Amino acid sequence: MRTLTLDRPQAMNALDGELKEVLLAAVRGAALDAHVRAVVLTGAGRAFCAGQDLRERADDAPSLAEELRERYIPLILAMRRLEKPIVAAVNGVAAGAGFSLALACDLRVMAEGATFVAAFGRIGLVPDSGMSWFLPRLVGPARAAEILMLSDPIDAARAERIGLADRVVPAEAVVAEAQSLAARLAMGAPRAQALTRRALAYGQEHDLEATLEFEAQLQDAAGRSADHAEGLRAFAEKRPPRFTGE
Ligand code: T3D
Repeated sequence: MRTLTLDRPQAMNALDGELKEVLLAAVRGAALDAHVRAVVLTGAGRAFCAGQDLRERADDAPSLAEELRERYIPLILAMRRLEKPIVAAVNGVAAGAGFSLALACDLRVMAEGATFVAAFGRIGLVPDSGMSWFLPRLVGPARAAEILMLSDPIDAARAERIGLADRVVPAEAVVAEAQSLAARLAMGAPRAQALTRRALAYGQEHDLEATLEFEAQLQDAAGRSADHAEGLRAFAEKRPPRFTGE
């Protein structure tokens, strides 16, 4: 398991060009490292991530569309295409694209005092970095509209109630809790975990019939893996399985 920490605490881990590059490289690094079976994403200091660094905009900055295409879209796609589970340890406020980053993870462990803030509308922008795809799928279209159009902070208790947080724990325990969840995920059969992620993504975009067929194809692949054979042996021998990813 690998923990990635957004590390600009002096700016509430706001995403400047360098941090976006470092994060993308770290996600790609985790993808390539066979020893990494799960990832935790968290922030240093009191924030998870305040979104785009609003002080970075220079007069010669590219258009916002270019910035999204060049930096944010590759980052969100790399996270979603990573064939390993990602757990967000939301240690503090997650605003704007920082909120999107948390939603791009599979699971969110949230500190009691942390908040989600859509933020985009407050500065006259629209949701980006996948927010308008992730949010309605998690909380439903009406709640998503309210969250995005009002930008009221969502505290941890409400986040848990509406399905944005999977666990809420005291601030001092948030990273450890996310790491222990990631460690449990890392013990699963890596190929099956990757295919499960793929199946969930596919199911969000296709009808039942297509999804049933896609599941059959994935199950065919999983059924031929050494890990499936190991799972059957472990079941018969009444012991925990030892999955290798083969
Ligand atoms: O390229 C593009 O622009 C397109 C992509 C857009 C994606 C986006 O993410 S757009 C949304 C950008 N983010 C925001 O609009 C959030 C702005 N920040 C806030 O709303 C609040 O700061 C927070 C809700 C995050 C936290 O509030 P609070 O009261 O806990 O802290 P604060 O006092 O507002 O902020 C503390 C410091 O962090 C402060 O600096 P100072 O005065 O102590 O020197 C503040 O300016 C700084 N800070 C907070 N957010 C950002 C930031 N600095 C730069 N960029 C930020 N996003």
